[in-house]
Amino acid sequence: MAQQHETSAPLLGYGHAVGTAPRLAGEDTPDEPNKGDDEGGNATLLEPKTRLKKPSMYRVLLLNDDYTPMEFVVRVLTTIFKKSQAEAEKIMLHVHQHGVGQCGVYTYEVAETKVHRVLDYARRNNHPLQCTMEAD
Ligand code: TYC
Repeated sequence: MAQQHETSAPLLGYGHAVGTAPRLAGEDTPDEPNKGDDEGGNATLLEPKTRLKKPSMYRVLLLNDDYTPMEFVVRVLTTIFKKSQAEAEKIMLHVHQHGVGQCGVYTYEVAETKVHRVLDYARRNNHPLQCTMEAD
């Protein structure tokens, strides 16, 4: 879970800033033609334009085991993953029958926190339930 991911750029709204392009007054941009043109030809330095990149997404997976009660797994899915009772039962049965199933897709930090919450909750209740994350 201590996977390397991008941390160098500040988070702005959504996504990571991946580059800036300082513009001079009067320069055209594709999306804002003539914005910032002072029409006097003075080379005023404008604020750099922040470019945002979609964040990498990670799916959180639940693994089957022979001991964790079905009811406990459903509670994990309704409380930690905010699933409806019906959706939680469906996911739990999928994991029970196929060995693994998806609880949701999140940004790195959110996925990591959910995995930790599941493992902590299971451990505190003496269940062997396992949960992991992988790049989407
Ligand atoms: N296989 C478990 C049982 O029969 C139920 C279970 C479902 C456990 C999903 C873990 O992720 C899981 N009690």
